[in-house]
Amino acid sequence: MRHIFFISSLFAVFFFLPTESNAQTESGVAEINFEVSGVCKMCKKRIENAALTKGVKFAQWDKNTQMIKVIFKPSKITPLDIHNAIANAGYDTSLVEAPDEAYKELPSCCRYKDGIEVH
Ligand SMILES: [Cu+2]
Repeated sequence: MRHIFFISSLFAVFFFLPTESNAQTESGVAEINFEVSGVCKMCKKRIENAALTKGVKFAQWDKNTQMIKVIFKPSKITPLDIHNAIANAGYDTSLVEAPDEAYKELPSCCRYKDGIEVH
């Protein structure tokens, strides 16, 4: 009985990990959450499409929290590759800044570095 309580408290810890964490979800698959700057629905599409590269199973970005959730296969792709893919689409991540050329490709309503607010 005592060890059942111990195991269930381990699960509780697992479920309440902070958002910026690397949690192993199912075998061979991992989840990461990190910040990506963007302002609108079009940004969301571009950010998620950029994140959905080979080895990525799921990507969902929230414009209000500026956070993306990515589920990927660590055997196929690294978190840094995912950050780079998003940055190359013109969006700063918590690890990688978007190259100027990529940022300039964004429509003017999506230029989040120019003081445009989320809409
Ligand atoms: Cu946009």
